[in-house]
Amino acid sequence: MHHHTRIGIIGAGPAGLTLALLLQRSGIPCVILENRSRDYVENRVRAGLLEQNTVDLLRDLGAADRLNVEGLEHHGVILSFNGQRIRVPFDELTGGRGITIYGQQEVVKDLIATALYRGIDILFEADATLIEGIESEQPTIHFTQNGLVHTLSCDFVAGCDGFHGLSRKTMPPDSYREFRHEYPFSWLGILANVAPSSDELIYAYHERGFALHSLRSPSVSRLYIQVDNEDKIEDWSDERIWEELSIRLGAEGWALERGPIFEKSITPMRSFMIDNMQYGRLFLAGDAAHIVPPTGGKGLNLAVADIRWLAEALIHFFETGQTDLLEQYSSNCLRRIWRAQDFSNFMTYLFHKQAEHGSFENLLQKAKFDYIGISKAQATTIAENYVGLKDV
Ligand code: FAS
Ligand code: PHB
Repeated sequence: MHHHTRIGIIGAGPAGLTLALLLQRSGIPCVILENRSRDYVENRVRAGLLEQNTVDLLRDLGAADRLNVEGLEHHGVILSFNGQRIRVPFDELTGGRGITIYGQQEVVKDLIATALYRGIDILFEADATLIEGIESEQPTIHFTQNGLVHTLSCDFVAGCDGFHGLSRKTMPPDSYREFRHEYPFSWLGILANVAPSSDELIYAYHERGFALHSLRSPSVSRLYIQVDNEDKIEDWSDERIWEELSIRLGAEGWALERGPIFEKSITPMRSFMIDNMQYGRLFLAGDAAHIVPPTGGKGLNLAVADIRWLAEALIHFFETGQTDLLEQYSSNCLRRIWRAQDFSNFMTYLFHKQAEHGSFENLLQKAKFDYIGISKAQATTIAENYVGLKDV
């Protein structure tokens, strides 16, 4: 069966859904193809940190009613080094910008509900298998759904299909350079039914390895520990996880509350990006074009930042016929992506164990940490990157 629309969007993640809402608000028809079920994407546990820009955009889109009630606004973050803690305040260092903790799956639920309510076509369990004609003015996406083969012709294709998606693979290999950096460790993340032991996030370096205390709600905690790349979930019992978290996050006069773990996953740490995010009528956004280690809490926020540029460029094209903003799309996105790569890399190397305790490299980590506590300039650098720069 053949379908037609203006913008064919592959992927109902934060990137695809936000783009659809921005386009629909400007009267530009689009269709989202999502190869998973609605239930699957709405329950896929991932990120949880929303930058100020992301929260502002969700509010501007009218998709933040639940976020405004259930989101946990933070005005500071705690950094720890072998039990010594520094708090980095956001208000005085960033002019009142902050972060909000709100699970990515909740963002996706809110975006899907808003999109469907506004009549946006989201085809679930629709698997894009081929994108043709990206050098023409009428590219076509081939997809399967319910065992049937379909085509979707459109004016533009938005590749919002994540790191393993089809879109980047559709770009001619010589149309971009790839940058890859694999970190020699992974994160084991848990969700537990226990009240958070801290009102703010705690990023901790410890000689046994990194740990992060995050939150999800007054009764659910989100926590992570650094594990080896070869580790498997079955290597980590609940008891062992809680023991390591308690040691690594430990500080004088503070104790980590424990509770039943109901979600466990291991995520490899890597940086990936390409230096061109478009080819003809195909535009990539989000994880389809870049991956950052989650230490900076940037993945989801970068996806939304790309979309702000892409939506502006597409709306400008349909309103004026001019292609200038479309031509500038990649360079506009890459400024923020490189900034996020650098900050995520800085936070990753500062807080993860990579060198022997007491070695030159390890003492350099300690010196970097100590500097944050004595320099307003360095604390401001961390604060403004962490809450997200308003403009890059
Ligand atoms: P997404 O991957 O979210 O969405 C792409 C969508 O496209 C998916 O729904 C997929 O099913 C669909 N798709 C793929 N191929 C398709 C095809 N052929 N046809 C149709 N649909 C197709 N970021 C953080 O900031 N903090 C974190 O703690 C964090 N943890 C993470 C943990 C894991 C396990 C992973 C994988 C990522 C994590 N991230 C984290 C990064 C994550 O949040 C991403 O940055 C974010 O999901 C990016 O959003 P999208 O670009 O929309 O891609
Ligand atoms: C999360 O709450 O999932 C989270 C928070 C901060 C990060 C990464 C993940 O840097």
